[in-house]
Amino acid sequence: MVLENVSGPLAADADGDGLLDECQAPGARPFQRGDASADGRVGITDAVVVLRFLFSGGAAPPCADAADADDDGDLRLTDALRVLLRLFLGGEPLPPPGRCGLDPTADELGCEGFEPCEARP
Ligand SMILES: [Ca+2]
Ligand SMILES: [Ca+2]
Ligand SMILES: [Ca+2]
Repeated sequence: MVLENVSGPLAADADGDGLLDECQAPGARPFQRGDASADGRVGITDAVVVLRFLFSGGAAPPCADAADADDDGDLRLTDALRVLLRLFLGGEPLPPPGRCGLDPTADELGCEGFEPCEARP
């Protein structure tokens, strides 16, 4: 598969409704499931990012789809738990995409940016 390089400093608004197109296309950006911190790997920090966002006013994950570890279309405590279970207790693998793929299930969540995948050739 050839990925076009569509990322750039200026975001497009092709339909001119004042909302950036990339904000209106949930799942249109490749990401890795569970990697809420968008650093290219799934680790304990990803659970922490989600917990901080939910409970202590932390910054929103750069890619909500990636932070949605159980892919139920909502960011909740269960997403942090799912990552921790997988990491430490042999829990089920996270839903796809495992590495730089698109969200297979449409939902309300979007993905504003996921640097580890954008950097790939
Ligand atoms: Ca991470
Ligand atoms: Ca979820
Ligand atoms: Ca989804």
